[in-house]
Amino acid sequence: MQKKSLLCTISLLLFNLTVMAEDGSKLWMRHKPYNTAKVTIHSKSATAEIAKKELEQYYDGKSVALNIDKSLPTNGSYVISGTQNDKKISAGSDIGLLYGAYALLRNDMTQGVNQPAFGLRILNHWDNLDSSIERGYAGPSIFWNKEMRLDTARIHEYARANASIGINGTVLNNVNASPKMLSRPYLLKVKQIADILRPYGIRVYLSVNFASPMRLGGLRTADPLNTGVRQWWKKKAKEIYREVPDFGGFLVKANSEGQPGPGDYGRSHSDGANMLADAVAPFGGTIIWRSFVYGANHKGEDRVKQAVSEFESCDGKFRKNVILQSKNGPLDFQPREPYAPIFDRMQKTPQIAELQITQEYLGQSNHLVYLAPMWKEFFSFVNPKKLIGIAGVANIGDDANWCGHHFAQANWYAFGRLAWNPDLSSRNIAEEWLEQTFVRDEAILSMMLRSREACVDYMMPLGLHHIFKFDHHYGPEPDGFKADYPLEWCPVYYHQADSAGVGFDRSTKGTGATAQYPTPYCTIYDSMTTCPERYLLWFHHVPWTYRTLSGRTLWDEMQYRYNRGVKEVEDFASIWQESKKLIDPQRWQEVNEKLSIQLKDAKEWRDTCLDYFSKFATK
Ligand code: GCW
Repeated sequence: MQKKSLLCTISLLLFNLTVMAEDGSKLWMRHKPYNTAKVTIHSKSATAEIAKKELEQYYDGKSVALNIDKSLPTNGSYVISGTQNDKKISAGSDIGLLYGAYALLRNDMTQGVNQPAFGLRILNHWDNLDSSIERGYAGPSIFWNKEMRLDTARIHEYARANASIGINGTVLNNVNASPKMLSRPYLLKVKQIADILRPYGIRVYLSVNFASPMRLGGLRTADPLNTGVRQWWKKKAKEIYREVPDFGGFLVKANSEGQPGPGDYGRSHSDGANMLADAVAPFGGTIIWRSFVYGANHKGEDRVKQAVSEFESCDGKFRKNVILQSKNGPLDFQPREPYAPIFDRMQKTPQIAELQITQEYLGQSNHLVYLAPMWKEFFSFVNPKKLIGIAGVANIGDDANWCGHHFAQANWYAFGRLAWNPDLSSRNIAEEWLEQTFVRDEAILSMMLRSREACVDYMMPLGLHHIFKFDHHYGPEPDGFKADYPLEWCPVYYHQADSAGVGFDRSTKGTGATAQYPTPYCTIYDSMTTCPERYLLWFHHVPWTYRTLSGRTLWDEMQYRYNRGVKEVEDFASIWQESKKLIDPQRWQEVNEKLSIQLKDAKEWRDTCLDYFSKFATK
């Protein structure tokens, strides 16, 4: 009897612990169930049903009326009105009602019509079919594994989280695409996923391998002007649309980093893109073609110039349903880059900006770096009105907490919020996110807001870039050089340190990359004295004794900034210590462990880089 009651107590204790365990799996969808609201709705769609269910369960009020209002746009816009106990959500479409429901649940009381700035708000998953994820740091893929098993409950949660922030598209596989993606068994999986995502307003896209007609279809060529090849893609498109009628289209990485493409047959990017565009056009599909190319046709040219060099001649030659997708900076997702000039140079081609949510070059899932300030910086140069969409390389994996670091969830969240409204401030988004996940606290908020600049300080002060270790891009390797590697992968190529100075001369006296920018930037960036210090070593080879704005020499300023970065992380660690009482033990502990890794890494960056550069600077 006694034994039995002890057992009972233990299991009760265990049960409580499990219930209380905070593993981050709920993301920002941690609403308390109220079950008080009576929700009325006159639409019977699956989407409207979800909106109704969410509000019935989680809205803290008496009644909500969901109304279709034909005078409102059908792009997801909505209006919230009424009082706490008697709310009304109006929208031009069912998805607008769902977005309105989620806004209400996060207590977003923006007045008037709330509408998305970009039509396309897409996640790009670099997920491979074997379940690994290129640059993924949060466990295996939630979509793909060798057993072809799909955790449908998790996909529902994924859909729900994305819909709550307005994401309306997702590319399910890596841009380094396996031809197998388009084979029958995988297309049936795509259908299964698309069926789950559809009611949440999310369309599915696939990355395709340009050589699929050969590698999957057994043809002898993938030449985009070959009739057999064109037929193959048309048939394939038809097959896909039979399974997924609202399929979004294809994302293509062609003639880049070893991927096949039209260039293999002497054809242009527009020849390649247009051939695919013709295949999906009858079904309303889109081709998203990436401009991330280097080394193929412009070998030897400064890598940051190559996208413009290669694509400018295609402007105006693409079909209407082709979109060009370019990374925010001209190199490769460094913690800070000037914006990519291709956004100004293509006048006739619709464009999407590709942002990287996964922190390939920003400490991966070990460093707390809140990315909204970086993306806002991009929008301060590239007018959102010039873009038709935003793509984010996802940081999502099968880890319990989805993103590997609890605070990395904030980057997924911020991406969605900025894709909806790039005018929101980094602060407001962080506040919103903290309120829904941890606690609204000024110190934690300030840690988030300072974290990106801290990362820049300890990894790449003053525009010094690509000092990362080969292949995995985690940690510093300033002496990195491999004779059998393309020069554009070697850190020594980027910092160009010698006894005269440090930095990459991209002025008109150097590679001339500054000339790709419109006025006033071409002039401002071209001169060492007018170039903003944040980009100084990006655009210039600067003498060690050069006086920076602080009055310090370049070498002293570099030391100052590396140290400042480390000090910031020390401060984050102490803020977190002081926040212990505000946070549940599991998440507190997990973040705490990550912060100590971040501190160790920040010191390693500082010490390795200063040690290396001192050899030149003190000569
Ligand atoms: O950032 C680089 C990455 C590659 C990636 C490539 C790209 C998917 O290191 O892993 O490949 O860019 O964007 O295509």
